[in-house]
Amino acid sequence: MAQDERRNGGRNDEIGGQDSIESRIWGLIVGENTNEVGLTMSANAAKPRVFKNFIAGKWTADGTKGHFDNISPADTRDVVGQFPSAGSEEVMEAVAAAKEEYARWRLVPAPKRAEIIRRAGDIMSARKEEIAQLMTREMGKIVVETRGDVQEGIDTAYYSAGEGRRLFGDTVPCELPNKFGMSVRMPVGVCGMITPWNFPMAIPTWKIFPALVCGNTVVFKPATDTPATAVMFVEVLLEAGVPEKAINLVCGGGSSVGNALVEHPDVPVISFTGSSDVGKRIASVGGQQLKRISLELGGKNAMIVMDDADLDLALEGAVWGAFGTTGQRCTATSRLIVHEKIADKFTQRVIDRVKKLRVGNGLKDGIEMGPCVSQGQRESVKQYVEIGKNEDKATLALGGNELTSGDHAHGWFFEPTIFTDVKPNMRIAQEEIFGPVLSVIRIKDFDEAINVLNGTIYGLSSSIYTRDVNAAFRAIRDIEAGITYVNGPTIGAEVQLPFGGVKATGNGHREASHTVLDTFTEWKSVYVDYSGKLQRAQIDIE
Ligand code: UN1
Repeated sequence: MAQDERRNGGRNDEIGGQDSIESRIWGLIVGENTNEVGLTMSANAAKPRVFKNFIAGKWTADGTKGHFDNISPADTRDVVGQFPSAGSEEVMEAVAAAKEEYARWRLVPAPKRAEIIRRAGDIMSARKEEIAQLMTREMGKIVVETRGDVQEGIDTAYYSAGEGRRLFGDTVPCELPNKFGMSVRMPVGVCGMITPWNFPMAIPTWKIFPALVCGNTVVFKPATDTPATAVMFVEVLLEAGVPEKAINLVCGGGSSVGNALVEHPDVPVISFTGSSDVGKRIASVGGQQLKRISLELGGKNAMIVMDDADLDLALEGAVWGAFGTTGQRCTATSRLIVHEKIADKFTQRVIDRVKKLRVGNGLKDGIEMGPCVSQGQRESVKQYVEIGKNEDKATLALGGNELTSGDHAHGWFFEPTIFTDVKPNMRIAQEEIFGPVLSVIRIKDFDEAINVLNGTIYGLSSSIYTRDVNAAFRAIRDIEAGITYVNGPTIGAEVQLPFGGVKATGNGHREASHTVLDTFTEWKSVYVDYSGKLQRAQIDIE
């Protein structure tokens, strides 16, 4: 099984980790140079910093599969660091350690476990800027957004910590006298977390914080494009007091580390965020062992703009939803479904606004959109643009090219791109592109808008702009998606509500909110009979 933990294409070879002191020093360097670090370091590019994995309580620079360089997508001369690449041997070691620690950690009272997670949130707050700068450097999104990514992790820490004093079960009356009934949540064991590069802090925290609060232990395999942020996260956890063997960081490729985790009999839970194709393979391999597999997969999210909408608001929403994070969110607004009465004028306003977006190195002030995460990702975007250009009657209204000169000469930049006259069944309107490409589709009324929105295999996020409250509620009822926004773009989920989707976006699990607890706990029903005699349920009922 060849796994790619990312959503589409791109570099996916090896990963690594780093020593805490080293990182702290490096953190200071990053802090001092703020907006320049990526560029400055690129010029030197002398000897890349060595990062490490964290396995069975030890930082280790060796990888049984060798090493690889993590390179900034905004400036390929900037080597973020060298990372060891692990294989199945390291996974075996990590799982054994996590299993051993599980026997202890599951017995620590949940409020105590939660205190540690709360402290992790405090430490992340203190290191927010340092982490954000590093994240921008290693995966490209602008620093305003990487701050948001860290903030989402902090929010998740505090939300999960609160669960340590809840983890609600039920108490219910029993049908027999002197008998007590209740349900309690039990931890499951070692959880394998396979995470993507587009939210290198937020998504690992969605999985790891609640898993730990529930009493599980973790083997964490981050995306090969964002191992440095993962190292920082593990440092935070250790500093907060998570036991050393409860968190293992095993960086490496999907086909080695990911496969070994999914196949390991001592890992009963796999939580994966990435492409639908990989998700299906994980579900089928893990399913053979009846594992719990939580999948958060692709999307082809749409925003509907009705003719009665506040068009100024819809304009801002469309631009942010489509081109924020360079369109590399699973929630990105990839289709703009516009009422024909306002379509020409509104679409032109979107094009005029997007034309002005400043594309560049996300560490620099004033930049609004960063590069694609990797050469492979940019290549995939380019191919979709070619597909769009060849599709019958779609019009390339803006962009469509790689940016390769001046400030863009050394990164994987791509122009913000808009196709108009797109028909709902075209490939660019059906397949997840995961890049800065927006397809505009015209519709004649509300019903057609909903049909078009629902007409893909995916069902993650969705949005409608309208001033008609009836239309808004009908949309909430009829849209097939895990998330629906009214008068907001398709991106911007908050951690206290469930995150996930229907149809090919997942397999029914949800992250965030209290709903994530269903992934990381098993229900146990408990009956206490204090009658002092045998009472037979359903029989001794007189
Ligand atoms: C993702 O794109 O994989 O709702 C996660 C949002 C973010 C999370 C996105 N809070 O856009």
